[in-house]
Formats: sequence, structure tokens, C-alpha cells
Amino acid sequence: MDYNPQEIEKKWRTYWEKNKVFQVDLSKAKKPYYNLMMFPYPSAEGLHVGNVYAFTGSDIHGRFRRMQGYDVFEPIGFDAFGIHSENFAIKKGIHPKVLIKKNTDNFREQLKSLGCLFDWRYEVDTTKPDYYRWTQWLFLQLYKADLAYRKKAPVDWCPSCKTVLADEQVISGRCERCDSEVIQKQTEQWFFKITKYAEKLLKNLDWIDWSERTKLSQKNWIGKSEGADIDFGIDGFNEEIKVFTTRPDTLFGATFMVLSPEHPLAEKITKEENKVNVEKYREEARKKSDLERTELAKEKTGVFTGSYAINPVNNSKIPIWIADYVLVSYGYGAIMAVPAHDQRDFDFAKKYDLPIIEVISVDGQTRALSEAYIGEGILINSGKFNEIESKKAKWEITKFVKGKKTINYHLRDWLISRQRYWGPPIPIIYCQKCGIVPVPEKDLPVLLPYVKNFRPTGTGESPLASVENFVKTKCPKCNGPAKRETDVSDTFLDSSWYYLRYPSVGEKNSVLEIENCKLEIPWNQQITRRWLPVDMYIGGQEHAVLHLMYTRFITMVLKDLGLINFEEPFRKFRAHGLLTKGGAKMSKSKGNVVNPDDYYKKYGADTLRMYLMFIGPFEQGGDWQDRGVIGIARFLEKVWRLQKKVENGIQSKKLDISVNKTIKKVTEDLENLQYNTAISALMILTNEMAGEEKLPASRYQTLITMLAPFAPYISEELWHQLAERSEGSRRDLSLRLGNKNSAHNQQWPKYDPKLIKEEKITLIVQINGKVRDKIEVACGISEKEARELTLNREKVKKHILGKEVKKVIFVKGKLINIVV
Ligand code: ANZ
Ligand code: ZN
Repeated sequence: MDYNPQEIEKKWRTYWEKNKVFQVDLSKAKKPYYNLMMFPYPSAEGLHVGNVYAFTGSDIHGRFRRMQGYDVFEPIGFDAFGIHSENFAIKKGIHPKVLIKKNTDNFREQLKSLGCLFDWRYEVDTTKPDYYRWTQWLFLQLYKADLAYRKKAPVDWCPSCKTVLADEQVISGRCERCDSEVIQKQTEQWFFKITKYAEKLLKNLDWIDWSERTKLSQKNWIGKSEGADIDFGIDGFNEEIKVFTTRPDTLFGATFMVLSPEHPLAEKITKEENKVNVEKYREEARKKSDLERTELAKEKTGVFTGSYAINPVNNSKIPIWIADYVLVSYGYGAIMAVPAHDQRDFDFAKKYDLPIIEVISVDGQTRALSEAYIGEGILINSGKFNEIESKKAKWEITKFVKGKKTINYHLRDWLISRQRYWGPPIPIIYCQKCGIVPVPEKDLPVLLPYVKNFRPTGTGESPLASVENFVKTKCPKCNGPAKRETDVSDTFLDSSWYYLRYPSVGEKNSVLEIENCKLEIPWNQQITRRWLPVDMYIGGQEHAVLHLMYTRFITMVLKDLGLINFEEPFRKFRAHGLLTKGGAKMSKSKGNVVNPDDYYKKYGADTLRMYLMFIGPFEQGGDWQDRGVIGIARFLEKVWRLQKKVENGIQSKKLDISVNKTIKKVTEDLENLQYNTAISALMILTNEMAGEEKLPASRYQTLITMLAPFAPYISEELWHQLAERSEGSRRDLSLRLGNKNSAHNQQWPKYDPKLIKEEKITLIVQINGKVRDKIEVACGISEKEARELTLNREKVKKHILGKEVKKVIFVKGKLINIVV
């Protein structure tokens, strides 16, 4: 029989489903292992090969752990609400209620083909009312805990998606979804106080076992900086300008002040003759995004207000300017400018001809600066602080001007409202009398109504605002006329808690007593205690400061509310690499997208899985090449053909060694997600087996067992064929075959350390270039070991007695030459 992937893959898929081979009893499992992958969003008709890449890598890990004896729970679902899916619906001109369901169905079928451990009984779909009712509930928990608030603020607006975006969704000034340039808009929005958790989000990074690069992205995004708050008086006004600076040691070099265009004092302190210019400048700044304003390379612009501040360290009068490189949202929206030691200030001073005073010097000398010197050094031009080291001077100067040591974070509160259709309506009611009133929990879900024209309006309001019988409601408090909130929540809220839901799908929700109130929660506590936090989470690095940050935040909040007993959702997280084609990121516009369906059809899922894992180190990614796919298909055929050589009751010492070495290598590689090198090791072993005339059945069996996590279908088929053939002569295999009739219910093989002891070589011993001895040694012997060993040999001692060893020449793995 030839290898026919289509046939066997269908056969085993049915078999596994029917016999529930991969189902776990969550309430009884003894060694629970929660293996999670980021769920896909059905924003296209079918799966992207990038999804397949991530899922395969995660599934191999799950299968490996399963064979090591864990009860592995590997759920999957659909992140089907949100802009990404909705944008696709808009493009297709089909209502998301119709289209997204269709996409999800197709995704499900494709996922089934991939041959993962997924337990479909636990599927989660964020668009289902029995899911989003709890997303709304979550919003209410944050609201009750004073962690959700409404505020008017300048926010990022995507003109194409026609909605506001969270800080994290603006990548280099562009919309994360559609790549349009964002603009600033001043509107009232809902925010979550993630900043309250900045320190904990940062601190826990010290102990969670996550990919270093993901932790680094989070650390940078949180952006903790230590400095001082310093107040500057204003000449002729009874006001002060407060600034945050990381370099109070440079205070003597502060030669001007800069306010952000939105600073509350900007208008007040502007002198009559400067009003026209200042107003014009502020108007223009309003249109720019933060990125445009702060880009280092960009030419600085600004206007003078006509007023002066008093530098508290020496009472000198310094001009107050307005410039858009200072942001309203950071620190106090105002800075003391030190052109000699801050590049932005330097550029600004050069352009507007403002004084530059050097106050930090490496050697105490002044020099003409061609750019800002931003390092540390000793103080100069700083009165009584001269000659003090800058690090020390920081706090001395702060104290001297009665400043305050402070910590600032770059992290901004999470903007959660969206002026869109495809999401859970925010469960809030506005009453003329009572103001903001949360929807009572018993009235959830607030169902998303069908809206024929679901497209974003661009008016700053969601399409829901046009649905009168949705908007008009009664106040739950006073029963008077009221209006519903018409914005929906950010899709990242849907995915911030889904990992909690999976194990509890179909279980009874727990009811907790909190402060004498009964509170139903969307998970079962016993199951949650047993299965959470997640043991291994695998997903894309692009979510480092989006989903991964939000989920950590929500988890910390739930812990503080007493609803769960852990504060980090994922014990271990590994970011997978990026798949490219022709060196470029796959995208429809470049026409280099690989459709997994084509490869399922042509080569089968096993080949696709293995090829993707072979392409490069899983955590680094690699470049797709059709040639490589064929190589893997040939490899699997070779494994298939080895069957012909299999015989029971024979042995091969040589193969025993190679198999044991391979077990060691593959086991270690699997632990570290080094799938590509594990596959290489399997290839080498297969080649060696192909070179043998006869193959011991037990050795072949070990090869199949190791292949099982990578290529589950062919492994299962070969396993069964082997079992059938050995029916007659069971002695050899009966211990392992036939009991739990699946390759996947086998234990992960262990290697015999005795068998893979280091190989020996014959070390030639020379004295003054003449061969005097030969010694059997381990092939990896070091120079030091070889030297000691040699000098103690009788044959050697005889020749060097009474002489001084002048030199030892050692050729690794070959010889040692002693020169006397
Ligand atoms: C004076 C100074 C002198 C500064 C010097 C730096 C170097 P991080 O590290 O990111 O916290 N700054 C403060 N608020 C700002 C705002 N709203 N918009 C733009 N810049 C602002 O940066 C802190 C530094 O960024 C602060 O320290 C301030 O400039 C500037 F040699 O103050 B510094
Ligand atoms: Zn957009």
C-alpha cells in the first residue's frame, strides 16, 4: 500500500472523534496541563497559514506533554467580534451576523483537518450572547471597582475605521487594523484604569516565565521613569508651572520652558501681542498625532508666549514657549528645556536661537557642543553644586528647590469604547436624573440588535445610535426615561478573559458570597482551581502590549476583587516567529499568501505541519518555500516505506545507539520548542534505518512514537499497521501494542544513558614527536584530562624521567605530543 495522506487523515480523524481519544475529563484529571494557543479571529473566509503555523507549534507541545503523562486540555474558539471581522464584512458588503458565522464554520472545518488535540466540546465564540453577556459583566465589575471611567480627552481616531483606538492600537502613528494614519480628536470616552496596575504589571515580569522579547516590549511600553517634580514660578502671574524631569541635575542649564499646546495655562499666560500666533499654532497641533509630534528626526516648531518663568535654582528669567513636541498626556504636559543635554531641546534652541548652557561635563571642561550631551558626568556652571557627580546632584538639587522625587509611567489608561457595531454594547444607561447608571447584572446581556446599516457612521457615534428602540430605555434606578450607551467595547476586552471561560464551558457557574452579596461568576471555581493558570500559552509577539498586557491587567483586577486566586494568567508564554514568503510578510496586497487548503489537498496535513515546523526555529520563524514542502513529503514517504524492512525478533546494536541518541536529542529539543532540529534528528535516524537491510520492529516503533506529535496521522496509521503485522508473533511487541490502541496513547520514549555513553577513540601519545603509547579515551577528552592521564602512564614516565616538560601539543580527538 502506498502512502495516501488524504485517505488516512480522514480515516483517523473520524476514529479519534468517535473513540474520544483526545478528550479529557476535566473534573477528574490527575495531572492537568492547560495548553493554550491564541484563538483566531475569522476575519477572512479561511485560516491564514500563519495561524496554522502557531497552532501546529502549540499542538506539538501539547502532544509531547500528553505523551509524558499529562492530562492535556487544548481548547480552541473564535475571537469573532471586533473591528477585524467587521472590516471584512464591510469589504464584502455582507452583514457580519451572516458572514462571520459562515467564516467561523469554515475555520472550524479547517482546524479539524489540522489534526490538533482540540476538544470541541469547549469551543468559545465571543459573539455568542452567553459569552458576551459575561464580557459586559466584566465591564460592570470594573465599573463597580472604580476602574472604569468616562472622560473627555484627546484620543486617537482612525478616519477609515471611523472609531477611536486605544494607545496600543496605534502602531507608528497608524491604525493597527487598517494601517491608515490616525488623527487626534477631542471626545468623551470610556477608559479602564490600567495605569493603576503599572507597577505590578512591571514587577511581575521578574518572575513570569515568558519569552524575553515579549517581556521587554511590555517593560518598554510601561516605561517607568524616575525623576522629580519641580515647580517654576511665572513672572507677573500668581501661577506655577509644574514639570516632570528625569534630570533635575541639569536645572542650571534650563534656559527656557515649553508647554504643550493643550496645556491649561497656555492661553492665560500668552501676552496680547502673541495671541494670534499662539492660537494659530495650537489649532494646527490639534490635527497632528502624537507620533508626528514627537518623532525625533522631525523639524521642531513652536511659538513664544511673551511670558517668562523663574528658574527656582537661580531665579533667572527664562522664556516660556509652546511647542508640540511636548505632549499633554505625559508628566504635566510641560517641560524645563535643557538644550545642552536633551537633543529635542537642543534642536529647538538652535532653530529659535535660544541660549545653550552646558552644565554636565565628562572632565569638568566646557566645550562647544554640536549636539546634546545626554550622559552623566560632573556639574559645571552650576553654582555651589559644581564638581558634584551628576547622579548625586540629582537629589541634592531636587531637595534644594523643594522638588519632589516622582515616578512616571508611559502606560496610558486603556480606551475601551468603540463607535462601531460588531461588539458587545457597553452596559451603561444615561438617565437625565440619575446620570450614569450601570445595567443591573440580572438584565444582561444587553443584546446587540440587528442593524441593517452596520457600517461605521463617522459622526463619532456608533451605528447603534440610530436604532431608536435600542437607545430608548428606562432608568433602572428611577424608572424615568433614559438612553443606552451606544458604543461597543474594544475586541480586546472579549479576549482578555476567554482563557478563564474555556475549562468551564458546560459547567455550572459558581456563585460567590462577596461582602454579603451573591455574585455569579462565569466560571466554575473547582475546575478553575484545578486547571488555572494556563501552563503554556503560545502566540504572536505582535500582541505583546495589546492582548497580553490587557489580559494580565484583567487577571490582576479579578484577583483583587477576590474572584480568582492567581494574578498572572499564563505561567509560561512563548512568542512564535513570523512566517514570511520571499522574505516578505505574507499579505494579500503582495500576493504572497499561502492558503493551507491547497497543501492539505495536495500533500496532507502531516506534511504541512512538519514543513512549517522545519522552516526554522519556532520562536524565530522562517521563509516559506514550496521546494521544502516536497522535501518533507518525501521524508514521510521514506518513513512509510521503512515498513517493508521491519522484522520481529531481530536486534541491532548500532541502531540501538542511534535510536537512543535521537530520543535524547528530540526530547531536549521538544522541551525548548526547537522543532526544526528535532525534525532533522528524525530525518537522520530515518536515513540510517533506510540503509539497513532489516529493521527491528521495536526500533521502528520508537521512530513512529517520536514522529507522533509532529505528524499525528501517519504515525497512527503506521502504528496500527505494525500492530496488525505483529499479530502472529506478539512476543516482541505485545507489551506496548494493542493495549491502548493509538500511537498517541504511548508513553514518550526514554533513552538508556548507558547506550549513549560517549564513544571512545585511540589517543596517540608522542614524546618529542615519537609515538610511545596509545590510550583508549572518551572522544571528548579535554587537554587537561589528556595531559594528566598521559603523564601518569608508565611508558611515558620512563621517557620523561628527570626531564622538564617544555610544551604539550594537543590535537583534539587524535594525539598528544609531549616536548621535553
Ligand atoms: C529636563 C531634561 C534635561 C530632561 C535633560 C531630559 C534630559 P522619560 O524618560 O520618557 O520619562 N518630558 C517630560 N514631560 C514631557 C512631555 N509631556 N512631553 C515631552 N517630553 C516630556 O522622559 C522624561 C523627560 O522627558 C523629562 O526630563 C523631560 O525632559 C521630558 F538633560 O527634563 B527632561
Ligand atoms: Zn482603522
